[in-house]
Amino acid sequence: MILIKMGGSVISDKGKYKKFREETVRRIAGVLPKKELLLVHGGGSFGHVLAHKYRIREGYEKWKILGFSEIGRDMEELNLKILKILIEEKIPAVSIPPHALFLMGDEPNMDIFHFAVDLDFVPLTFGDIIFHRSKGIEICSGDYLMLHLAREFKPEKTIFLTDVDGIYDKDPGEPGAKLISVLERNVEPETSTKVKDVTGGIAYKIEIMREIARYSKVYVLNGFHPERMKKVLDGEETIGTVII
Ligand code: IP8
Repeated sequence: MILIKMGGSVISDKGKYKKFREETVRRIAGVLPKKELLLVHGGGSFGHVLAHKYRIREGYEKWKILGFSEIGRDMEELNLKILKILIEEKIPAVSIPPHALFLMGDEPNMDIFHFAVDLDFVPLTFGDIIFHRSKGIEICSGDYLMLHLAREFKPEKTIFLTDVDGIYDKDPGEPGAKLISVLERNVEPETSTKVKDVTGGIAYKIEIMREIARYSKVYVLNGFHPERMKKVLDGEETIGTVII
């Protein structure tokens, strides 16, 4: 089993509300396996712009409800764009929207994922709006789903596609930043903790990745170079970070 997250900054331009990167997604889809695959995608500018504006992570307030619906609509729109491309590439993907699958605060129900995979489908889930047992409303990040899928399926490889070459020792935008090719799960990395996303930014992501590395070999790769992912899938060396 292979578990892949297409990060929001790869599939969309995070600076422009709802700017989809169709060609990039098509190139990624072109190198994906057609079965034994679990797919997750992030929100990018389809999710984070409005999630921030409506302060969804702070929980329910009456004035937010239309905003919550709008984010749900935008995420389904993004998901449908990706789903169409996957199917055009002959990948039998089936969309599994988290907000209709479980309540945050409960354990996500994995039965549907198992059922789909056993029938050779490729489940496609995503960071989403979600109802929360105590807060009322919340954002469910794609990374949270990655963790639960990794725990459940213990994939041979887990791949995070991002807009940079991997994990760096400091913010990759800063001069002198070095790519960390191998990160040991038990070693606290020296890296940037700048928070950009409503769901926690790179620090939270690295924490999740290190946790996933208990169950799977984790790779952080540049999604704009899908040939690198192809190499990882083929068991070859490439540019990126592996967490062991
Ligand atoms: O980009 C967040 O998912 P992520 C989804 O995986 C929304 O953190 C709706 C902001």
